[in-house]
Amino acid sequence: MAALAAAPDSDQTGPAVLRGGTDAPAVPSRSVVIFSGIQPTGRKHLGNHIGGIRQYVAGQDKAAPAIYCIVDLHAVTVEYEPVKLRERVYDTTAILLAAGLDPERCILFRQGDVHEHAELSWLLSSVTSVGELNRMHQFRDKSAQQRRLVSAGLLFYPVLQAADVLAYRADEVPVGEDQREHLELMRDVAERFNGRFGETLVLPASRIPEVGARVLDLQDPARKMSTTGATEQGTVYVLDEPGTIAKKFRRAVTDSGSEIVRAEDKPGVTNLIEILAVVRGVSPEAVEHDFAGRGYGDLKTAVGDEVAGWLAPVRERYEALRGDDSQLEGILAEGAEKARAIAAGTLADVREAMGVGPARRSVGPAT
Ligand code: AQP
Repeated sequence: MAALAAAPDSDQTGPAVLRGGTDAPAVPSRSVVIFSGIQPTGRKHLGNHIGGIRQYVAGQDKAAPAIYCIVDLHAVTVEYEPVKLRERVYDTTAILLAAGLDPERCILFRQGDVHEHAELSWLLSSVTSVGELNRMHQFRDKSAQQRRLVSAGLLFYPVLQAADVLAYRADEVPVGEDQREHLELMRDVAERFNGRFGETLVLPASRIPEVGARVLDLQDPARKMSTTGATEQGTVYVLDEPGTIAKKFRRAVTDSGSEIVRAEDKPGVTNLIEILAVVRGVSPEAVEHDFAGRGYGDLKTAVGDEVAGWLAPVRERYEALRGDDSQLEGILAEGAEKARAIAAGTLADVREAMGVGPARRSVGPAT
């Protein structure tokens, strides 16, 4: 498969604090812990791949451990079909593996298999303000899309997301731009918790790529490419056939003028330049330089062909992996065991700090 371009890290929402109780000596250093979650929507799109998945793959070489979770508990906060949910979890697992996640080098698991997330989320709700939850853009957008019921789970979504990350004392969370607000909220939650109950949780930093943080709908560049809110023709799926991908790019909406440069009033062209920069593993300036004096048609053809070539090996590997549910289940189960071992420790510390359950037995001299 084509090498996944490593985008420069751009965004740190602040330094992570080191773990340890208030009286504990500062921990001099530890390897970086990376965590991120992904929805089991099955049909992952180019935005998910560029903003999330390719960062997860790169994180495997950097973190110890890199932890990735398929968030089935988040998926139940909107209307869904239970039978399809299990299938979509396997689809998403196969896509992640096909894209380069290696269960030997990362922990890959299904959120619902690690019960600690749900309990931690409840405990963290005591330091989360309803006002903040109400202001989240995702809650506002998604609640407007619900026809029957706006679930309390949808409002609570960022608390569970905070629990996902804080359970592993993650330092870094690779995400796209759309998750910035949720990351800020979870830092507030962790900070409030530490302030009230003593240093227990690590404040995670978001890792938002400098280029490709917000891939736009090819048909409506005013909107981000997304699973629920974008146009079908403007959304490139990781599993689309090469011909379909090339066609979607050929039909991409561009802007007035003819110069191939990034500009605020040229969101369509800017989007294409950034996508091509990611695929080539070069800067957007290099793409602009390459296309100086050429037309939009050339750019669309090049991006379409190169994205198709970039994703083709992922699709081919997916086909090979997706047929074996029991293998996928085995990978998730093994990942859940490793994840639980970490999350259980954090949950025990949180319970202890909050006075929930019996106190830990103090270790003293035998009498
Ligand atoms: N357009 C995007 N550009 C860059 N990154 C993106 N991400 C999502 N959209 C873009 C990032 O992909 C990762 C996984 O996202 P998810 O688990 O939220 O998956 P999804 O539900 O399929 O994503 P959507 O399209 O964002 O869904 P809806 O339509 O529900 O809003 C995340 O890191 C995310 O930032």
